[in-house]
Amino acid sequence: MKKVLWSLALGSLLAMASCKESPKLSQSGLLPLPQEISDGSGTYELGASSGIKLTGSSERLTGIGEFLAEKLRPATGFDFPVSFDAGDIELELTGNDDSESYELTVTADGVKISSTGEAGLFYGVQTLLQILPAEIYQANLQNQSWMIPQGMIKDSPEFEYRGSMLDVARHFISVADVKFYLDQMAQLKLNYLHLHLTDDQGWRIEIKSWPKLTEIGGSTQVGGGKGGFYTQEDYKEIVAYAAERFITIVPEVDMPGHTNSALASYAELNPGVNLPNGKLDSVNKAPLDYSMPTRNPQASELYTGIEVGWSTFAPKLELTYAFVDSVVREITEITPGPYFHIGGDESHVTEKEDYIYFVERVQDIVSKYGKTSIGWDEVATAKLLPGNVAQFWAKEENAKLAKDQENKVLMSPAKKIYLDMQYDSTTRIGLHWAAYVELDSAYLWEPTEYAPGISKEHILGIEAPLWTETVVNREDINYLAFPRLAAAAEIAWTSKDRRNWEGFSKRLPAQGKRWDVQGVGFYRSPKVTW
Ligand code: TNX
Repeated sequence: MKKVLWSLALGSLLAMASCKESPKLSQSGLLPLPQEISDGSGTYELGASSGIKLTGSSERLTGIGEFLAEKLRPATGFDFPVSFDAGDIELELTGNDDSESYELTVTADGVKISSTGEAGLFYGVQTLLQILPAEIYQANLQNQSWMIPQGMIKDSPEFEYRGSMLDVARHFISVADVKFYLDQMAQLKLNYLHLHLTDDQGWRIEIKSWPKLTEIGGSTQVGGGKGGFYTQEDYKEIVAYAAERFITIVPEVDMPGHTNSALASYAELNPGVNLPNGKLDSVNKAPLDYSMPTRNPQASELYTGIEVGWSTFAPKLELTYAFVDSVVREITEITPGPYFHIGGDESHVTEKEDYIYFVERVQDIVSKYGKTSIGWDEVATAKLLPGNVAQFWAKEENAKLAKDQENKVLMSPAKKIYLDMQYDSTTRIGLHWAAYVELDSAYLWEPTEYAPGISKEHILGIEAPLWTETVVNREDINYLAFPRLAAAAEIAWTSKDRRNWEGFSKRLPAQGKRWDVQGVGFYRSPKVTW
């Protein structure tokens, strides 16, 4: 009798304990925070008989189902068949638009994600993975149960452009490392990856009609390492991998400044007044008469330092535009997304009027190939074509120039969102010319109030750039990008009234666990109780 009583007591104690620990949807550490979460009571458990049921029809529906199944199989060891017949996880497509909104419901009978668009369905899938135990991200079998809290989530993004940038020019980043980064971006519901493909130190994309760009211009990097480049096949592989994750690649060829790698590859692109170290001769620079018959251009030397603002294409030279045309043509041919980034920053040795002439001609070339130009904020000093975008990084007056021309602004204020800024003075890598950017600082800013006169309707979205002067490998990328990329993602996705530091910092430890499981060595900011 005593024994029975004891086991009853123990049983109810255990029940209480497990009840207390029964996870709540609102406490799953969702990042970015959804627009609406309502908790239910109880959980739903995935099991060996779980499957994915597709409802609706579209080209990519099966692909999204398979994507989810592939994420669920390794850690659970369950089969997760994907079919149009049955399954306790239903992916329901109710339309065929490009909506990124979704609804996710978990009941005692299973899970249902529904959206009018494929992208929305995909983001619902990402949310489902986040409300499962973090071990779901393990690549091998985990011996545990797979409980999901009951309740409902309604979600949609604040900004249509939610991006990050990798500078693959200062240090080359391998295809595998770019893919790893894309996986992390997708989990945070980011949808644009901007690749900074060229700079003084390296040319990283094969251009078949100008092969020396990569043969010579791709052969080194900051610090003098061996560099590298993407063949067009590699680039297509990145584009396709990104597209499977609803991420659009934005290629950048930075010009007319930041062009030494091209100038080192082809002598004829040089104005003919340069010094052997690649710097412009300040005596000869003044009249810049590139058409002079005596023009005798020399290829500049490869450059492995980190100074900026000293190189330039020759804007008065017709060959420059034939060159740009080929480059834009070859890259846009393998870029399905709508944007081509023309750089345009820090052209300190280009005459102002030449700079404007250059930007306007290059915009026309990009437009001829059916793409919309994005440029760093300086491009707004030129006349922008309708629909083109200025990426604000430093100068508020440039953002205003863009707005006054009715062009949209992409927000990347260096003081807040540059992932290469050190967290503090002890951070082992990174720069600090803009600021030290601790995690709270990276989170606590409001894009619609940051630059005077630039409000919601002028903003295309948010982008977090990672410049790589001090970044050599995946470990370095992870250390600088995380957790700050999560802050950027939340600012881009979650509406202003839902965002606060308190909530963000409390949700981060759950995300930290997900990163740990995936081998993302993130920075354990002292501002968070991990
Ligand atoms: C400024 S931001 C640059 C880059 C550097 C970066 C380092 C911008 C458009 N230009 O060339 O890599 O600072 O933080």
